[in-house]
Amino acid sequence: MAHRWINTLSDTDVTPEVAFLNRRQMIAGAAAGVGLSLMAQRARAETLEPNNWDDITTYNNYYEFGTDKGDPARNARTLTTKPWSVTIDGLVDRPGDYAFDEIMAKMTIEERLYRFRCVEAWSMVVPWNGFELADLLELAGVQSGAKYVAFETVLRPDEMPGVRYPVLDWPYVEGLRLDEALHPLTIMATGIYGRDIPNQNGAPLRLVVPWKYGFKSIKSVVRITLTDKEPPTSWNKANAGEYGFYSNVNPEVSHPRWSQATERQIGGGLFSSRVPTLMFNGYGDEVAGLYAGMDLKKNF
Ligand SMILES: Nc1nc2c(c(=O)[nH]1)N[C@H]1C(S)=C(S)[C@@H](COP(=O)(O)O)O[C@H]1N2
Ligand SMILES: [Mo]
Repeated sequence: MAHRWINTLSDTDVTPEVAFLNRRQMIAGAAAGVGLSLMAQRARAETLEPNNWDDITTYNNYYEFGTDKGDPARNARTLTTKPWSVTIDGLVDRPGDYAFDEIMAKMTIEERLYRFRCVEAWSMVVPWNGFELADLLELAGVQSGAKYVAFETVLRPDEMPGVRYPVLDWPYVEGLRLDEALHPLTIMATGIYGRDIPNQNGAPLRLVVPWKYGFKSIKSVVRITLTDKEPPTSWNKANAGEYGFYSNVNPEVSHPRWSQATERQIGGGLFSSRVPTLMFNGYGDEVAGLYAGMDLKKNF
């Protein structure tokens, strides 16, 4: 199945892999780098060497492995990702368990095509490998009554030390409206920087919705359910005042405890400066129409 969208970001826009791998140092460097010349910052960036893939994909969120940003990289290696299957159920013609290998055989995997901006306080351009969620949903056959798509992450207390703590109501769940889910920018990612996705980033497949904040991108998905009702989402359940269902990137709507008007770019020597965050993370031309007539201050 051919992809239905043409990227305007090229490989030169991609955050250097070394900066992606060393997010922690880059963020620390950004704080320390104020006052350093651009040249000095670049030199600093270039001396950050990728060491070992396992111990350097650091500084991210996967609460099932702990709430410290270094925990996923430390703990996620225990996650068994083979074999893997995704249950697709609810309002579909062909409900069932879809083996990961069977999905991969049927989908057109685009290598590094999806060079997406991602933002949540700091931002990067990450090249994902993956396929359109719409193509996977087509395998299962979406019925006419379906209006929403619910997603669920694997829950394995034996492999996930963080789920002993009730920081979220496990398993992690997320949801999209059906038209958002069918949009060609909504992908299931299986790789990053041209190789398999590491466990801490959501192996073996995770959602990526580039015009929404990072937490919508649910990791290690094992269930996809088509429903006629708005599904619950983990962060909304945890704090409805701070996290709504839509979670579209919107510089005009502040999080109750901080502004969301600017972001810090990782890599490229510019990492000490803050830049304005764009409406829908810059994907407005593609997705603004999905929200025509809606009050996005209410539907945040
Ligand atoms: N299952 C699960 N998915 C998750 C999370 C999580 O804790 N558990 N964290 C979310 C948050 S808060 C963010 S910012 C992104 C981070 O994705 P990254 O590690 O690829 O940057 O994953 C999201 N998906
Ligand atoms: Mo996040």
